[in-house]
Amino acid sequence: MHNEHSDTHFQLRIDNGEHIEAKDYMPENYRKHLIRQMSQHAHSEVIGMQPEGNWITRAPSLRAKQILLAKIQDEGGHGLYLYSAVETLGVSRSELIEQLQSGKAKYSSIFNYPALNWADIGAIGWLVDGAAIVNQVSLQRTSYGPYSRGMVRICKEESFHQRQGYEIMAKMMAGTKDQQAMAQDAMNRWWWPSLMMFGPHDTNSPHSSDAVKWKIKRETNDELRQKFIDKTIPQAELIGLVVPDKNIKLNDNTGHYTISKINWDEFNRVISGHGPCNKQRINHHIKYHNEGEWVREAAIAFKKKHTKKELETV
Ligand code: FAQ
Repeated sequence: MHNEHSDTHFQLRIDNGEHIEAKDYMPENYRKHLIRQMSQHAHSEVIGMQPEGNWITRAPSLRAKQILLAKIQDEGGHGLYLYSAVETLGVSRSELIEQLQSGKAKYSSIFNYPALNWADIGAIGWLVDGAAIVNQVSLQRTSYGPYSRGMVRICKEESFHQRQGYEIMAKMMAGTKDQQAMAQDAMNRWWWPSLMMFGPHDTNSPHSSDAVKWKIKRETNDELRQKFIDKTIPQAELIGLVVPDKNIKLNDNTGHYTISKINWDEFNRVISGHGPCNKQRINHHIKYHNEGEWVREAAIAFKKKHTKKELETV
């Protein structure tokens, strides 16, 4: 129900920095905006398990395998927190999965690139999780309570993920010439797609104005991207990696790095379904979702049985 008085009161609550909770009044467009963003975030966590999952069986040591397994399991957990948080907005899990599998809902562009070798696992942890943290630290202060609280927990785990990736890269850069070349090659392939994770420039971002007004976004796409760039370039230099951009320059006046133009044609191709792995990712999701049907059926049957028993003993 649209109600001008309620909308004014809602905006006042937002302006005062209050959290909006599931049963509170919210304008319909706020609810829709959250369902779109949060579900795409959840899908990203789950689809994001695929490029790394590919390397569990080929991790170079038992230690590396254990760490990678734990990290990927965390990502699955993040997806579950986020799906549960979206469900508080009145949409069912099966509806959300249907939107993902039919291509109606997006997931992060980054997961449509292949993980070709072990150095890519380092680059994903360092750059992809590194970009994810910058965005998610900011989202800890988002206006919707369940999303904000989910982010607090997710950020704790994400910072461990970033470190595991950086450790792999640092180890390879301290290794043989071949290992250094592998790490540099991974950096070259993952750098630009990581910058695209933050979304289009602010001037080209249709959802930003509402997102900022409603404090869903506390910082804009470009502000967050710049934070990531400023934080990551010194980390690359510290271990001897070269950022694949000849125009990188530190502006002494602002303290920020400037970079070359991002290839938005590539970004648009990837988010419209034509990246290197889009079809593979969705087909994989559909296959394993269907194969897992019996688990969901068993869980429902178990719940029904127990609910019946509980009712009988009352
Ligand atoms: N990929 O108007 P805006 C992770 C779409 S981290 C695909 O600027 P908005 C951790 C956008 O949806 C990754 N699509 O949109 C991990 C919209 O299309 P729509 C997930 C993108 O929402 C690590 C259109 O372009 N993190 O998973 C992308 O205000 C390792 C216009 O854009 C989050 O989702 C993109 N990169 O800003 C897991 C964070 N960028 O919906 C496993 C939460 C834009 O109208 C392994 N999300 N689009 O069809 C956000 O902060 C925002 O949604 C943005 C986009 C910043 C992603």
